[in-house]
Amino acid sequence: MSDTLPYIDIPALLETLSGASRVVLTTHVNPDGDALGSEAAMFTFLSSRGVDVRIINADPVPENLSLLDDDSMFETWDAAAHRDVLLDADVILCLDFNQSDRVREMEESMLGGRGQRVVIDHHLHPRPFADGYLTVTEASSTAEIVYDILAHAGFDIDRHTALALYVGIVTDTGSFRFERTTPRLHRITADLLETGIEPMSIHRRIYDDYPIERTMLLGRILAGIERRCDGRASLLAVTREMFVETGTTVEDIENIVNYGLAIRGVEVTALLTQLDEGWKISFRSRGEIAVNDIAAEFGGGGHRLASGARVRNGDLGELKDRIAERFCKALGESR
Ligand SMILES: [Mn+2]
Repeated sequence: MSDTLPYIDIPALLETLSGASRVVLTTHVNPDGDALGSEAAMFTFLSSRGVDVRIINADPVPENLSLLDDDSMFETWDAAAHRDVLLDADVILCLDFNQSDRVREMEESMLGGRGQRVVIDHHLHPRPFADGYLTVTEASSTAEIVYDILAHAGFDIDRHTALALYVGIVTDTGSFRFERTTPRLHRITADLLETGIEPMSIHRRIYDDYPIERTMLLGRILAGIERRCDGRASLLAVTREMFVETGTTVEDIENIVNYGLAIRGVEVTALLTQLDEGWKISFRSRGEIAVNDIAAEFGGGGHRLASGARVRNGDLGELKDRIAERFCKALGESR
């Protein structure tokens, strides 16, 4: 790491936690399987040590991840009920994000608390807002880091915790096919499976149990796919109108960006999603093009092969052209 943030290791994190009696766990908006699975596992671990632990998130648990919420452990931000909890926490653990604005309306209370803020995350380029950063950019997922924390602490991983970590790993690796799917990760997964969790039923609940509306939305998005840069790039877009007409929400676009890469010859893709405040852009690369660099030019960031950005309202066609232009340039340089 070339910057000067206060990076910490697992023993230092456990040391910090050992002195804490009230801990809050939080994660980014639109939480995914890794965000929620990491929280659920840390929740169980800290609870077992007698810590008063709460999970408070800006957004609720999406329906396809409700299998993580059997104990109703997740609370959705309500300023009146939660501000004091954040302000009084000894430690706030920031899981799976590294910029304070990723918790949106919770940001002020998270930053104003008297306790320590500690980031546990695997994304690149953390911003300064926390007192400690357990950042492992080589990790497949935050859940993989949480596994290491629990293993280091000698925690006996039960079936419930294993399920949470497994969901985090499966969702962040695209079911073991993305970069950072290592032999070590499969060994960790084997350890989780030893507890008796069932991959088939978990996968079915996360990926094969969508309401029909999502499939209708998928059809609309795929019908509008565009190939650019001599077929080496593709663009997908979903407008507010498409959400309204199919009765879907932004929650329903999870993973759809990957369809843009599942085309022969395509090396890089982007999915543009229209939100109230502008466009959310998700970038994916097959390997050669570093899309975190491209995302950075649009004010975002992320991983080399998966990144994102948000831009203020603008014309869709114009935005597509800007992205395609950038893609073609990168592809020209990679030849
Ligand atoms: Mn993650």
